[in-house]
Amino acid sequence: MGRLVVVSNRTPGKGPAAGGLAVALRQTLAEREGFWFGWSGKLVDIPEPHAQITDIDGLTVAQIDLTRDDHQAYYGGYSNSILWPSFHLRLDLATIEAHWYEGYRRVNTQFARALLPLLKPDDVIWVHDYHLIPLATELRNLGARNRIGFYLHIPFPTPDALYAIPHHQELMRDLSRYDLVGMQANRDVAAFTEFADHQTPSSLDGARVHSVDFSRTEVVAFPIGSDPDAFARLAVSPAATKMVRRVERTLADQRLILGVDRLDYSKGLPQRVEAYEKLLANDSRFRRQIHMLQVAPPSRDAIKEYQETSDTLDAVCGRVMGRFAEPDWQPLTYVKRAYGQPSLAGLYRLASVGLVTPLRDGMNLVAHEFIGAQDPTDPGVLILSRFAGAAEIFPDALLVNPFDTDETAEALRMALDMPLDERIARWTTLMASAQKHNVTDWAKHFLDHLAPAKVDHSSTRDV
Ligand code: ADQ
Repeated sequence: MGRLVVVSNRTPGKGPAAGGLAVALRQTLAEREGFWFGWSGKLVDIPEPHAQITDIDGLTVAQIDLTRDDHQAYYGGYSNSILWPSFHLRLDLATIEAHWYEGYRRVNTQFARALLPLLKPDDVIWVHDYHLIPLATELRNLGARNRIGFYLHIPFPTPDALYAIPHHQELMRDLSRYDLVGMQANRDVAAFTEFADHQTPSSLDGARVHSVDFSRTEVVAFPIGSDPDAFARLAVSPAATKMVRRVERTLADQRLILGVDRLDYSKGLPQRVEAYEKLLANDSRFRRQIHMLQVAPPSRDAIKEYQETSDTLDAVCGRVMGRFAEPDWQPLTYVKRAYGQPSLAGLYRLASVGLVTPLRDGMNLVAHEFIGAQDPTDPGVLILSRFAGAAEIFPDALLVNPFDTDETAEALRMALDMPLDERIARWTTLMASAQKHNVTDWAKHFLDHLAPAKVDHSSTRDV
């Protein structure tokens, strides 16, 4: 078996791995003597063409630096102001600047040039996420003949949204240069298939652009997961218990409704608080009996649309406080900072309701982690958006349309009133699914599929 080379925008840093993804891939990299390639996080005037290789806590990491302008065009520009909103069907929030695409391309070329000299012929390369869609093309143009797989962590857009993306045709051609493209959910594979089967070749300057040939690329749903058993252990660890005690003191006997997200417009945070407001307005018996805690550290805050989401959320939270707070009761707490996994696990376990209501999400790992952390004898209830990839594997959650705040308010009421036997029955099925879709098996399934011996592309097409 060849080495594994993982490529992502950033490589993991020092200290304990923050997410299940990093933990799972580290394990696999250790077994296969591979390395992780990505941006160092440093912005320089003139980057070195060669990657710097270092050992970070036993993990071999190869990193390159970028110029400020390239990074802005590639990361803040094309990746996060065009691809992220469009793939999440928020065309209204996309900003298009034509020159960003060149920066995006340049960085992908720079990644390929620095990576190529480090490759052995039988290395298997696993590229992660929308920042690096062109990487296979760039590597192949330089002569790489390795097996190359790509995993998209975010949803795949519907054809209309895809057509609105500048250079979408090139992006799709780039995807066709991978041996395997993994997506989160069946709905993503279906959207891809719809595009692939009904492409309308665009014409540019009178020159007809031909349809993309996907006959050598397999596109398969591999829903990512977490490590729910690790979350179960973490939820009763001393570090988690410390956090739980602190929060319990302030909660007194109120029941906790919990949201945990990056502050991102895709997560539906203002709508979620509005639903909570409707619950308090509609059903006065809950006042003084419940408390909502929303943890949402800012992310990508250099981008205007993220600042605006933050302002909107501030306003909605302020309105709910003004409307319902009393001198001795506050309906909600909104914390704009990140917490470590032990603290999160403790909070998940303490919560009576986990409110996971993104407007659109690739998977949503908070849903998996919440399930993992519950007390099996007295589990909380998961309210989950239909538009998270997680909805496909967790049909026993209370599924809601997050745009419909009346429906979410009603789901909150149902969750708070749900009898113990129903909570246990639902949670038991959810936990079985979270365990089945654990992150270690996810990585294994993807890599087994990408393995050279297994796949014969000469005549098959999986989409
Ligand atoms: P994200 O959009 O970041 O990831 P999500 O999957 O919910 O979304 O969270 C990733 C991780 O961040 C989780 O492990 C969670 O614990 C952590 N996290 C979130 N909020 C936090 C907070 N307030 N404090 C500390 N940690 C926090 C993208 C896609 C998702 C997909 C993942 C993985 O957008 O759809 O599930 O990649 O593929």
